[in-house]
Amino acid sequence: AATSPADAPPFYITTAIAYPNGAPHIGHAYEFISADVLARFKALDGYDVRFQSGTDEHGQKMQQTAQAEGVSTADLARRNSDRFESLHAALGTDLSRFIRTTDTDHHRASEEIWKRMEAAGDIYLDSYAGWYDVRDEAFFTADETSVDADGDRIATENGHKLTWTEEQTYFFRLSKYSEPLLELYRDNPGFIGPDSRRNEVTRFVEGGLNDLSISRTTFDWGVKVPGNPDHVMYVWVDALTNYLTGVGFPDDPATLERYWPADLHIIGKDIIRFHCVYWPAFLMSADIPVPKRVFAHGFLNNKGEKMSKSIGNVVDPHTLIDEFGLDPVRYFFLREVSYGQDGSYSADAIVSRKNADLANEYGNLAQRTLSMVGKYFESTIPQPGDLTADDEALLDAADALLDRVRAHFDVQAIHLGLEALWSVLADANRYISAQEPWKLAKTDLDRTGTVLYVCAEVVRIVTLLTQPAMPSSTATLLDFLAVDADARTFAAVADRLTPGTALPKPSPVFPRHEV
Ligand code: ME8
Repeated sequence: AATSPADAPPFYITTAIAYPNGAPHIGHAYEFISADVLARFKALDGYDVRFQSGTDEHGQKMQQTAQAEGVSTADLARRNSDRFESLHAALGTDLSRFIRTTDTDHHRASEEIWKRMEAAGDIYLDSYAGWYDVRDEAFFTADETSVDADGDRIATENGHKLTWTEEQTYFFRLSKYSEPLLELYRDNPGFIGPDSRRNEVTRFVEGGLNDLSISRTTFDWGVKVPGNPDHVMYVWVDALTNYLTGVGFPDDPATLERYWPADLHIIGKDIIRFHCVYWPAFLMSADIPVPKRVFAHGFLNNKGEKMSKSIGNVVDPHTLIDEFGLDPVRYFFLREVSYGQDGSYSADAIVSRKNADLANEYGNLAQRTLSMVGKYFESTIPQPGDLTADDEALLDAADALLDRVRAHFDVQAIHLGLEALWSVLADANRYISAQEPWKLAKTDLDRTGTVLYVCAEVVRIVTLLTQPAMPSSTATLLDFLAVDADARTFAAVADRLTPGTALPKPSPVFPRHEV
């Protein structure tokens, strides 16, 4: 993150922690990139950002996968967790902590939240008989299930095969929290984003909540229940608690006080219920403040088809990065998919964005401006003269961008933020075509200087605001504009380029994609 002075307001953002039962796929990469752009935006906008991701290593699915592969569960978890950590490095994600739920401090935090829920009278022992979905580590009541063509019992909402489970387990009094949850959604309309998801969750809670089975005895790969080591905690109890572990719960109250409640949990649409129903209920029970907002992104499909190992269309994110470059891949997903909705990707779509948006719209404007400054002004920022109405209109549009883009990012409309930036790049390209500085240079060098100054200013402002999406290309472009390292935060958007500043020799930052 950018430098974080102690007086900067804190901003704590998290991704879901992934199951390391296999290698990370594009859906995971998408979640990491999108959370990273939001984290970087806040850091550049003056916040002390704490950004966490990690792996969710417990649960029956992990144990079953390890058995099937003939390795120990701990080895499976470590091997795949490392792959998630390397993916973060490859994506350039700027994490404060990569948490693993097998970390010692995480066990401590999970035991503590359990004890607090127990002390509140919200945990009791009873016997559970019902349907369990090992793939999603979720319980279903009979009326949430159906029978498929093969005669197997499946969860109606996701089609996963279910296992009949009968054991003595601890229960959490979720039923007690229906009213408090509905009140939370009513009083804090921003608690769930996008808006459409709030109605879905509200309807679910209004339908009534059953108490939740929160321990298992049929396997032992998990956090042991305090006082009863025959039970391990239901994986979601410990998984959700990772968000607290990472900010010092319970042993570092100063850090906890600074960063909790979390400002934003970024998750996928399939785990909304866990984050918007179970998690706030656990926290209310433990008397810990609830997060400020949970935002659910959509699912990514490969050319419109669900990614699955059996279809054979699971793409390794590293392959995409090698083929198209990191910044184009980041830009593509952020711009192409309406954040909060499902999206699709294909090599053709990536190439098309890379060439149209990056090489043509952005790269050409930057390269033409910089090379004419080189050619006609000995590589120094020209002195602008009097501004025409066209010059002012374009500069005004660029100056208005920070507020516009921030308003979109405040509600995680990342794609709209980028769209706003690109609309000003389009304005600037129309402007440079209309002004024709390459012709003006033959007759009126002063006016040429003004036009190029205006273009360079637009490139500077758009580039400052594009840093969260494409950290590395924008850093190079800001170097070519000789923008000081300490003039790259959003506070510097209101500055202006200084005439007479010498510029280094530029090279194209956004080359076309050559097949
Ligand atoms: O759910 N497109 O782990 P997970 C977009 N351990 N996002 C996708 C996706 C796709 N095709 N597939 C998965 C878990 N995701 C739990 C989370 S949090 C306390 C515990 C998203 O590895 C998914 O929605 O199955 C989730 O946000 C994240 O990837 C991890 O999924």
